[in-house]
This record gives sequence, structure tokens and C-alpha cells, in this order.
Amino acid sequence: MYSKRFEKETFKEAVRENVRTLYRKNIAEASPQQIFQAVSYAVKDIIMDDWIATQKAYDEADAKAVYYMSMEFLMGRALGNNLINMTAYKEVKEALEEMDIDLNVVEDEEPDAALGNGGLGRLAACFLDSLSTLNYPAYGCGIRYRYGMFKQKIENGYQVETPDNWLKEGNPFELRREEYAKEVRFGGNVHFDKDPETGKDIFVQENYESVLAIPYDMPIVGYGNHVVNTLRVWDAKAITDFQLDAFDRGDYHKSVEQENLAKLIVDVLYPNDNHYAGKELRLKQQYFFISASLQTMLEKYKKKHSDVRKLYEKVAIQMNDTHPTVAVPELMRLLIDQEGLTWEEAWDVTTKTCAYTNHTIMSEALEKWPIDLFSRLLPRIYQIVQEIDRRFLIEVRAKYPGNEEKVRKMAILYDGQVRMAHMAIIAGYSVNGVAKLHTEILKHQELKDFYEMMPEKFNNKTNGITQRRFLLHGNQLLADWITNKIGDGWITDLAQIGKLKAYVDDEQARKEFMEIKYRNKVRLAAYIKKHNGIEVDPNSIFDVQVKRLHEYKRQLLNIMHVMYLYNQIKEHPEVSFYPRTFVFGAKAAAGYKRAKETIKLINSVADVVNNDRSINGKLKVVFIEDYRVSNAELLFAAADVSEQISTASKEASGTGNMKFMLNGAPTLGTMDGANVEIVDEVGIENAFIFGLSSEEVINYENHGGYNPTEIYFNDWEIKRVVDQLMDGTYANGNHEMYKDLYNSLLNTQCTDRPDTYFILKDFRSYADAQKKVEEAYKDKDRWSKMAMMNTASSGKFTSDRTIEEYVDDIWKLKKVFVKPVEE
Ligand code: 26V
Repeated sequence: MYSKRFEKETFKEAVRENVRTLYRKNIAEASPQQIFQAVSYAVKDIIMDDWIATQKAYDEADAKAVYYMSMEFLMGRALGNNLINMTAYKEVKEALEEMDIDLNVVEDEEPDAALGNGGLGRLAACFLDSLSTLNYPAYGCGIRYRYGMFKQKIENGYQVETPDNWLKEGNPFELRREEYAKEVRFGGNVHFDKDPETGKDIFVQENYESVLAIPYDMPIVGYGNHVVNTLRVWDAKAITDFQLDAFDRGDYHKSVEQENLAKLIVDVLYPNDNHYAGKELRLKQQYFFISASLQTMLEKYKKKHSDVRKLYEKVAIQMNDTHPTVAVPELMRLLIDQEGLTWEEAWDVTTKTCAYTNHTIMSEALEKWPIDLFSRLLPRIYQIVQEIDRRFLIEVRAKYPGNEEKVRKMAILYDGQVRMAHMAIIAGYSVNGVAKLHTEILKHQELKDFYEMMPEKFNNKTNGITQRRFLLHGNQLLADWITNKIGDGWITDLAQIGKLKAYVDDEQARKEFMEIKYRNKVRLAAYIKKHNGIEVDPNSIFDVQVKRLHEYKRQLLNIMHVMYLYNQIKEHPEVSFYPRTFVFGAKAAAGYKRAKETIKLINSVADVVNNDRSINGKLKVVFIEDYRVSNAELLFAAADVSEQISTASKEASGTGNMKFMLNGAPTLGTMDGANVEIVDEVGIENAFIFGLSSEEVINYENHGGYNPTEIYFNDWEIKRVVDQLMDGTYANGNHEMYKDLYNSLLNTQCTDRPDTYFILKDFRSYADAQKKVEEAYKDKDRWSKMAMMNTASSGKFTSDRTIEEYVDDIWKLKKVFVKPVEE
């Protein structure tokens, strides 16, 4: 047993005691939320011993640690996951049952920690799980947003955003650590001086505004190994007792004002996925958490080591996209201004410490801060950026004499902007993409000039996901079945799931496998009935597309294909059609018009199709409101088909694709991102691949795009679907409702190319692939083999593998083992 404190009677007593001391109630009187709090505190209490022991073990080993810097950690719920990782889920479930408490109901009381948008944030969360499970010292560093990802409501088919007040009831899995607060300075001006004692040049920042950063720690429990790492997220508070002059000291209003200003920094997660907006507050957020995290890191290092010039021996800093790139000049500042290193010494340390991961090639996501904003907010940091740029350009000119084009293309400071990606690449000792194809595109297209100049920095780290959350917790029926067949080694060594291949030809095993899928579909159907009021048939094909809403992900292609199927069924009711349920889940950035119109379209098609009695329920369309980590777990478990239909070259990796695969859903997708590697693993016969290749897309793009009107006029079925966007079929006769979508496909007057994302170009090939899905599904034997082969071939896509690669090639960490505390 993980801890004696999970013994049923002991644990029950702890819960009773918590209900009593927290609420002065007994179990029968407590609300579900109060039970959740009481159970969580009991669990946290058990975590605490391991947490302390882990930090002590790290200290004694003086082990190198990675600092994973990220603006986003999409953690989801903690309670169930912590119990899973402490191998105590079943015991606790039974203990609670004896008290007439259903653990599932308790889990549903926990709000998701939605401190992230989508793929990039969830990847950070999976990485933390793997780091702990694999015994690596690690710190996640981020922001404790007061409001996480907005909650999505669907009203009259439209997305409505409401604030995510996730901390309203308090968060039992966090620890406020006021005593480790750090000061962060913004604005003011810098002047150059001589240190009166040493005579050295020093830089003095004056008239600045400071904010106090207060850390909150969240435990990251490893699987069964007693390792507990820390996710440190920063809250902001005003510094009211200095900076205010004597006159202001007693000024209540001013201090409240300052407090509010400070709070604003951590108020809300920017909900734009893949779209840079250049907001000052966002840059403030970035510098705020980076400065506080780096100060803490340095302080910790100096407790044990006197020579900061060897920092890189004990610390690696991974920058999750360009968002944390101010870490580069901030580390330089701390090393030079605070630690007294020379520029050359500081540069040596920084470039051996910082590494950068790129997550997108979408140009609109590139962070380019206006120089006037950047230099006003971070004057000293800006000086350092200038100097990094100046020195780098000397190297560029030395390597490419007379080639000023290179200088323009590669400079950090250009055209009035600070190009963060360039700084990350120039200062980082490693630059990685997140899937093979993506890394190749980076090397040979987007970052070609940098690859040419510094090829040794570039490497690939194909993403992964944690099987602990997305199979062991999310799909307990399948997890138990797999363990029964091949043992439980897969939980920490997913390669072992390959042993299931031996069962693919075993009819009984396949039957059981599909029965589990069916039960998970029944579970999802109940969720849909409860939340959407729609009846769906668990015997129909569950075709699922869940991910952020973005044009390049092409939810529009999917829903237009549904419209096309509906037309066919109406026209030819006699033709056999295997019943289908199309499930969507997606949040759109609040200001992203076409994305929001697509959500409305999906809901309108759902209304029409679901209520058309004449089609006998052959087609159902469901939009899952407020798609998030917790309901994602249900969706992956229940899916028959995984929709991964991005325009080839645009999806850096995708990670949802891996979660579907793990749960036995074949991919219907393009050769994009990690789909390519999924096909490598599972075999092309166990996937449904369609559409343009990335080379073809890139080739069209280099030649000004393609002409969609040709397709429109030559394929009447496609034309009919496109016209239905404008003829009021799905808009109660309104002809304007989907005008933007229509124009995005055909209109040459638009600012961008018509059909930028090749929807019409890929439509036929997508419809053909969908037809093949139907054929395959009708053949029960064939389908069950495919489904099982997907699960059995998913071994590569564990984030444990990804983390081992980061450790070997980039971070160079050593494992530290933790002895459980004697009881
Ligand atoms: C970018 C930006 C740009 C500036 C404004 C706010 C903001 C917020 C989030 C992002 C992140 C976009 C990048 C992203 O999420 N990429 C996804 O990363 C996944 C993990 O590597 C990968 O699987 C997805 O393919 C990729 O789209």
C-alpha cells in the first residue's frame, strides 16, 4: 500500500474529521462541495510527507533540475489524478462507498484548473506528470490566473463567454508561500553609474513601479514512486509600504488603487490560442512570472553554490514557446547587474541554460513586441536585448559579408519590433519542434536562415501524452482490461501496450474490447442527454472532433461534410447509411469572428438534422458545451473515429490525436503533425488518410494559392453545400448569417487568399475517406482489429518517452529516488 493512511478506516476518519473541523458538520450534513474539500484535504495531507521528502532528497543529491517556464498549465482536475498516481484510487473509492459517498460525484465538484488554452498548455501538464513519474527534479513555473480559460455557454447556438472563477471555493491543492515573495520592477528609467566601492559600471533603475510576486505551490505527484515535484504559480500584490512617499503613506485610496493595478497582472489568461495581439498587459504577465521565477532559481542555486558561472551544471530552463523568452535578458540582467558577471561570462551561462520549444508555424502567432512598448515597460531589459542583437549581427555579417538581406531577416530588432523567436533561437542552446514533420518544416522553411547558421541547435521532440490521466483515469474499464491481459507495466512503460497486438486476432478479446468501447459510449450518451437533451444511439459511429476552434483545424470542413451527408440522405432515403453521431467540442477566441460563426453553424446544423424525423435518426450532431480536460476524458474513451483534419503543414503536432489512438479510435486525418508518426506506428491500413500533403500545400502557398471557384462550379454537390451557407437553410431564412464563412471560401475580395485552408480542395478526398470509415465500421471484425491495433500501437506517444528524450538530449538530468516516510 502507498501509505497506511489510505487504509479504509483511517482514511474515513480523516474525512470525517475534516468535515468537522472545516464546517462543523457530520458527513450526512455536508454538501457535495464540502465533501470534496474534506476528501481533498485528507489527500493533500498524505501528499505532504512525500513532498517534503522529495525536496529533501533533491537537496541532498544536489541534483540538476529543469525549470519548465510556461504561460500555461492546463492541469484539469487534481483529486482523481492524485489518487491514481498514489495508487489509492480504488481503496478510496471503496472507503467512500462505505460512507455512501460516490467518488465520481465528489470528483465532479472540482473545477478544472484551466490555466491554459489548448495543446501547448496541456502538453506542459502532461510533461509535469511524466517528470515526477520518471523521478526527475523539475519545477513548473507559471501564473496563478484569477480567471482561467473562459467558460463557454451556448445560447441560441452562439458561444457566450463567462468568467472562470475557479478559485471561488478555494483550491485545496495549493499552498500559499508568502515568505518566498519576490519583487518585480516595471518601467522607470535606467542610468549608468560607477559603483562607489568597486568602481565597476552599474545600471540603476529609478522611478519604477514594483509589484510583489507571491508564489503558490501545487504538488505534482509521480506514479507510485513518492516523488512530488512542484508547480509554482505566481500571484501579484502591490508593494504599499515603500515607493509611496511620506505624503502618500496613509493614502488608503492610493494603496487600494495600487493593489488593483498589481492584481490586474494575474487577472486573466489570454484566451487567444495562436493569435498574437501585442497587449501590454500580456508582456507584463510574461516578465512578472519570469523575473520572480528566475530570482527564486538563482537564490536556490546560491544556497549551495558560490560560482554562478556554473549555473548550467544545476539548472536547465525550458521556454515553452516564445512566451517566456524575456527569461534570456532577465537572466543576463541578474547575472550582470546583481551577480557582477561580465557580459561574456553572463552570455556563456545564459546560452548554456536556456532552451526553446517552438509550437507553431502560424505567422499570426509570432510574438513581435513594438520597441516603444517594450523599452518603456522594461528599460533595462531592452538595453540588454539591444546588446544581444548588436553582437549577434556582428556574427551574421562576419559569416555573410555584404549580405544585408540576411541581417534584416535574422535580427532581433527590426522594423520597430522585438522578435521574440529570434531571441529565443539566438540565445537558446536547443531549438526543438514538436513532431518530425514540424521540425523539418522549421528547419527548411520557417527558420531556414537560423538552421543554416546554427544547425547543431535544432532537434525534434515529438509530443506525447500521459497515459495515467487519459487511460488509467479517463477509461478505467479499458485500463483494467489491459492490465488483465498484459499486466500493469504499461502504466509507467507504455511501450508494453504493444503486447496487446498478440490479442488482435483473438475474437473473444476483440469482443471484450468493443464491449468496453460500447459502455464508454453509453456513458457519453448519458452525458449528452444530460447536457444537450439529445438522444444519441451508442450503436451509431461516434465521430469526434474536439480541439480549439481555428480555421486551420477545419471544423468547417467537418460540418460541411455533415451538410453534404444530410443532403444525400434526404435525396436518397433508400440508400443504406450507417447511423452516425458527429460530436464537436471547441472554444473560439472571443474576437475570432469566423470561428464563432462556425460554432453557430455547427449548432444550427445540429438543430435541423437532429429534429428531422424523416431521416430516422441516421444522423445526429452534438456540440459539447465548454470542452475542457475533465469532459475530454469521457470523449476520448467513447470515440470511434478521431478527426484530425488540419490543413497539412499547419498543425505542429496535435496531442488529442494521441489520446484518441490510446483509447482505440482510428485517425481520420491529413498527413500533418504527429498524424504522420501515428500512421508510421499503426500502419496506413489502420487509419483513414486524405487530402493534400504538406509539400503540396506549401507549393500552392508559394504560388499565390489555388482557385476554389473551379471546384465550386465543377462539383455540384460541393456547390450545393456552399450555397446552403447563403440560402438560409441553416439560418431560418437569414441570408447573411454565414456570409463571412462563405466569403472565406470563395470571395477574392477578402484580404486573405480565398479558401486559405484548402477546404474545398480537400473536400472530395475527405468525403471519400469518410465513406471508407463507414465501410470499415460495417465490418465488425475489421473495425475491432483496427481499433485494437490503434491502442496497441500507441506506445510511442507517451509523454514519458518525450521527457526521456528531452532529458537525454537537452536537460541532462539524473533520476532521484525518494524513500517513503516511515509511518
Ligand atoms: C499562442 C499565443 C500567441 C500569442 C497570444 C496568445 C497565445 C496563446 C497561446 C499560443 C499557443 C499557440 C501554440 C499552440 O498551442 N500550439 C500547439 O502546441 C501543441 C503542443 O505542442 C501542438 O500539439 C499543437 O499542434 C499546436 O497547435
